Amino acid sequence: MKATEYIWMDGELVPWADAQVHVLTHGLHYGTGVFEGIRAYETDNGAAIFRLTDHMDRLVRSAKAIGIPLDYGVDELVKVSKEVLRVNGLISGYIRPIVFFGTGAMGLNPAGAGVHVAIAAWEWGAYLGEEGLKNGIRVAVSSWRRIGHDAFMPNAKVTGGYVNSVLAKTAAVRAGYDEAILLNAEGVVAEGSGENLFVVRDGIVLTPPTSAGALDGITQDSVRTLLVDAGYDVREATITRTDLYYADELFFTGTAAEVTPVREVDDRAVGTGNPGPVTRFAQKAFMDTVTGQNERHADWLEYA
Ligand code: PPE
Repeated sequence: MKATEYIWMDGELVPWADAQVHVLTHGLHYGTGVFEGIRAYETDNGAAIFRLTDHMDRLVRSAKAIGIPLDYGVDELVKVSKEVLRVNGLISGYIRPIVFFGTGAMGLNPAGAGVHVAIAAWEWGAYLGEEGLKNGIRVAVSSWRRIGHDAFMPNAKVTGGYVNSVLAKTAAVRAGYDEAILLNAEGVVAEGSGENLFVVRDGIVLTPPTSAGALDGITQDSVRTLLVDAGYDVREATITRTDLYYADELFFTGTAAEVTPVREVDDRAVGTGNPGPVTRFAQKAFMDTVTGQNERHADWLEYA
């Protein structure tokens, strides 16, 4: 990754290399942190951060879910994120806020461990490769199941929970695929390792609900809205592994992944093997919106 100049940490901008933590940080030992991923795009009116307030709302919700007291409110976090982009001279990029328990307490009870908040930003290109964005990626259903509501919170962006995603992602890459799809404990589709999933069949667009183990993705919500605006029938639904094989089109959505077509699942071509019309429409509508070319959702853009 390409370093930028400053990272905001606990109330001040510090040089990138100085944004360090102690090895006895609670969040490092037990995964007691929450984070976000946000993208900023270049527009005619400067850098626009996509749904920044919605991302910070989710950060605050995630912190609440695992009981991290947060001294900063959404408005302050929004303000700081814009500042981090500006001081680093970024006109587009990826913003990573993180909140975690620090030092002062060992053992599972974090009482006494301070809370740290940091916001970094850097340039980040196509998450699943330029080629993948253009022609689609190859995915495999993982042997790892998505963490469930019975033992964890798939719908909170908790650092510790991402070990589940890392296991699925690395196994998929080792086996020669680009990305993994995770089923939940009931054997139905939850999402990708770091993306939500959409399935198109017979003109109907389906996506798994949070109850299936998906994150309530902000890109998922945006793409769903853009498709509905255009008259598509979009539904939250239970999706089985067979539904993946019978799909006319499959695509992932995520802040990092944007709208990435899936051209193969478990070595079976998806539809024709090329990104289909709904996928292409979703990709274009999303990119137009984030770059300020969709008046209808101008309120999703927050200028740095
Ligand atoms: N599911 C998961 C598990 C997930 O991590 C993400 C975002 C999504 C769905 C899509 O959510 P949204 O960004 O609100 O549309 N994954 C972030 C982290 C990626 C990473 O490798 O780190 C991201 O896309 O920023």
